Amino acid sequence: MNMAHGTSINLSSSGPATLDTLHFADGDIINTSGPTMIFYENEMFEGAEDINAVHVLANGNILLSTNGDAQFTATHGGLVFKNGDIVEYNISTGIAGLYYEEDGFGTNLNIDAFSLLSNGHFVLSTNSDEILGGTLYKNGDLVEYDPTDGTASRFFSESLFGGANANIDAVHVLPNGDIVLSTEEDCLTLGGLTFKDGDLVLYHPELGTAEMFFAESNFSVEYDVNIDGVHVVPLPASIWLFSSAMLGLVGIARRKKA
Ligand SMILES: [Ca+2]
Ligand SMILES: [Ca+2]
Ligand SMILES: [Ca+2]
Ligand SMILES: [Ca+2]
Repeated sequence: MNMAHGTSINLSSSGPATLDTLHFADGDIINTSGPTMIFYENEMFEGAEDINAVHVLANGNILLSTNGDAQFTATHGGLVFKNGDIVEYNISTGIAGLYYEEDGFGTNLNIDAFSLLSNGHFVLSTNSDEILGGTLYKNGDLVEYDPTDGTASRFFSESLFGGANANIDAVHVLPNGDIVLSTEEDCLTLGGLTFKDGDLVLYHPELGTAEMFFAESNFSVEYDVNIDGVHVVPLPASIWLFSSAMLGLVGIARRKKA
C-alpha cells in the first residue's frame, strides 16, 4: 500500500503523524512497510526530541541527527550529543555512539538532512546557511562532504527550486544518483513537479525532472505532516525472489486449508 517504487522507506516527521494504524511522534523513526516503528523516542532519549536526519547502514545500525542537543538514556549508553553531530545507534548492542562530531565541520550547525554515499562521503543539508570547507551553502543546497579531509562541494543547488526560498529537510541519494528529498515548505516546484512538505520527491539530476516518490496523502488527514528525515531501503533482487516464493507458499497453504 505504502510502497514507493517497489521499496520501503524509513522516515521521521516534524510532528505527530499517523500512517495506516501506526501513530508516531517527531522523535520516532518508522518504516513504511507494515508500517513498523524502528526507533522509539520514548525508549531511547532522556527527553522529548525531534529526529531531523536519518540513514540506516547495511548492518541495520541507525545514523541520526536531532533538531536540538540531546541525550540517550543510560540503558542506551547515556551519550550526550549536539544537533550537528551524527550519531550511530547500534541495533545489536542497543548502545549509541558518535559517528561524526559537529566539531569536525569547524562551525556550529544543525544537520537537518543526511545521506551516506558508497564512497563514505556525506550528502547533507543544514538548517541555516553555513560555511563548509570554506564555501557558503544555503539551507536549500545539498553539500557533498568528505569526512576524511573536510572538503565540501555543491551536490544540489537551492536555485533548482525556481528562485524560491527552500529548506531541504530530508534527503536520500539512491545508488543510481537520483535524489529523494523533502522540503520544509509547501507549494515548491522542482523539475516541473509541485509538492508539499510531507511529500517525498524523486529528482533525476541528469534529466532535471522530478516525480512523486511518496505522497503526504498516504498519512491520515488528522495531522498536517512534514517529513523531516528519510532513508530509502535498498531491496536486492534476491528479496523479490524470496517474497515471490513466500507468496507461492502462502498460496499453497491456503489451498490446503480450503
Ligand atoms: Ca522528526
Ligand atoms: Ca540535527
Ligand atoms: Ca536544510
Ligand atoms: Ca519536509
